[in-house]
Order: sequence, then C-alpha cells, then structure tokens
Amino acid sequence: MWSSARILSLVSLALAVLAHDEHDHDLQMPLDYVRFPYQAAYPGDNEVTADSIFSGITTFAKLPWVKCLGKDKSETFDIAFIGAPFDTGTSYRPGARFGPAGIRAGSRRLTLYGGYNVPLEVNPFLSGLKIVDCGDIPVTPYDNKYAIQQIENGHKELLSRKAFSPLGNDSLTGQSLTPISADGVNHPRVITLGGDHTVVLPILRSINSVYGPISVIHFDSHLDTWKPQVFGGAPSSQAAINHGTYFYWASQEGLIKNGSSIHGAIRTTLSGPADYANDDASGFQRIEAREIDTIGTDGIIKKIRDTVGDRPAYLSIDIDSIDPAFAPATGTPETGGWSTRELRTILRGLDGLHIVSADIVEVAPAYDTNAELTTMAAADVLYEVLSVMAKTPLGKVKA
Ligand SMILES: [Mn+2]
Repeated sequence: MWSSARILSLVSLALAVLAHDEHDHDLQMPLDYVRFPYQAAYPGDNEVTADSIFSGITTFAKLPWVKCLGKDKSETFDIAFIGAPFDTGTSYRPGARFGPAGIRAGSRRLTLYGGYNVPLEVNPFLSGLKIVDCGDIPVTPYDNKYAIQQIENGHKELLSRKAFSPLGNDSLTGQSLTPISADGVNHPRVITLGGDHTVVLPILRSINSVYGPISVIHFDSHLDTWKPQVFGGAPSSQAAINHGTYFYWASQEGLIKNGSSIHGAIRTTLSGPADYANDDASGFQRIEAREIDTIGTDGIIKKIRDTVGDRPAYLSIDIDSIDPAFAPATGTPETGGWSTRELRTILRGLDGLHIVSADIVEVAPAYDTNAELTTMAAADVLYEVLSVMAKTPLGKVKA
C-alpha cells in the first residue's frame, strides 16, 4: 500500500519531467514554428500549416460545411457554395454530376498560404463575410423535369434568406447602402458548382424571384441560346431543355435583361448565321474568343462593363471558355479558347460590378489529367469571383 505522501511525490516527479521535456522541446523549435496542425482554415489566423490542406473532409476551400438544406435551415450566411450534380442535359461527354466533388478537391489548396489576393488586394476568407459550403442540392439522375425543379427549390431556399452581415456604408462616401434586390431585402450570394449548363435555367428562375430580369455575364465557347429545334431536335418537351438551349428558355420566360447581357469566349461553329440572329433576339451581346488577339483582356473587360453597367448581374462560367489545353475535362471542349490566366484577369476586371450570384459548370472530372488541371482551374476561377464579391456589397446609395 502506497502512502498518499509517496503518490504525491511520484506525481510531482512526473510533472517535473513533463515540464522539463516541454521546456527542451520549446528551446529546439525553430522560429515561427506552429506547434499544432492548423485547426481552422477559415477564418484563418496566420497559423498556416500544410497538413490540414490535404487531410480531412473536403469542402470548397476547406470552408465550414453547413447543412443549409437540412438541419441548418435557419442558418444565415453572406456567400454560400452549393453543388448541383446534374448532367443529364449534356449533348457530348457526360460526367459533370461529379463536378461539385471534383471542384472541391481542386480547391483544397486555396487557403494554404492564407488566401490573400494580391492584384485585388483582398483576402475573401478574412473579409468579415460569412462564407460556407452548403454541400449539394439533392438531384435525381432519373428525371430531368423533377431534377430541374429540385435545383430551383434548393437555390431559392438559400437565396431567399437574409444575408448574415449588414450592408454597411459606401466605402467612398460613407453613406449607408440599401439593397439592390427587387424586394428590398439584403440577400446572400450563392455560388453554384455544376453540373452541366442546364442548371442555369432553374437558377435564373430563382434569381428572378429576388432580382427580377437579370443582366447575365456568360463565359462559354458556345451560345447556349439555341432553339430546341436546332440543338437536339427536341423530340420531346423535356429533351427541348438541355445545356445548349437553357438560355433560349430563360429568354422566353423573361428572366434575362435584354441588351445588358453578354457572352464572352464564343468560338463555336453554328448551324448557320441565323444562330446569331437568334442570339441577338435572346438579349445577348457577344465577345468572340479570338477578340483577345486584337483588343486584349482590357478591351474585353471594357465591353463587359459597358454592357452591364451597375445593374445586378448574374455570372455564369462554363469551364469550356478556357482552352482545353488548360481545362480538358469538360462536356463539349473547343480549341482556340482563353488561357486560365486570361480568364482570371478578365474576372478580376469585373471588380466593382454587382454580381448577385454565380456558377461554374461543365466540369467533368473523369476527363481530367492526373494533375487535376481542370478542377484546379475551376477552383481558382471561383477564387477570383469570390474576391470580387467580397469587395463589392450588393447595395447602392439612395439617390
Ligand atoms: Mn455552356
């Protein structure tokens, strides 16, 4: 039987040994060593170590996962990432249903060094906004009509909430800002991970419920305003809604603001010149991919800004706007596109525009390289979008 005094002395000895070890350990640590693995990639605290970037559960940029469409229905946020894993509107290569998972994998490294955007002079992850990954909208792969309704409902469910942060004041004048939405509410922004491009029809229906007809900035090698009789032949009313026709239907439904919407990176072949007349009627201006050789990124940025102005704008990015040399894993690749660097430069040129929500679509990871070229490009492109959003609140000074 040990006396209590003996136990006490053993405990004291053990503590002394521990303390001693810890002391030596500290002495041998290099300067700036971070003792523990980085616990919170968001919001970040400058204690960055690499191990948390490639380990653990993958969300977009390692942002917190919130079950926004499940048990966290009352959760508010400023920017939400949501997946729309739908690819049964694809004409050529299927596989974009794996886009959300692929883009998240490609995005893991975004906060490795902290996430500060040098040219835009902002760290979107430390901008004070609450940014979350809401997971994916449940989407059936068996019934397009049902799936499209699911996407609209899921998007609306997020968009209809109130934003987490107040709008605040105009950074130049200090005057208080009022929301630019049609209903006068300060809504959050939703960034959708597609999915094939068909998902933009239900998204624009959701956007319309908050902002009314919207100016669209659309980067794509294709028009996507094709009439169903031209693209796919429309053997049934459901087949008539696909990733080449969704903008036709959006225009027919009055969801697109005519004349202040614009395509960039267009280089598709056409059924004939009538496709451009039809595109005009759908309300879009066009920037051809090859214009980058003559007017450069500055000229392209100017065209977009002149077209959209300070109106609320929806940004839709088809990964096939980037050349397949840089982003091969997509549904309908077209050579002669922009480099990832050029698209990123053009996106940064949208700084100051009122981008109310955005998407990246047509990422089909099965066709990617082992180096994850496409999913990495998709994630980096969204990082620029996120940075632009973080800098510009969705408000205006009352006239
Ligand atoms: Mn497209």
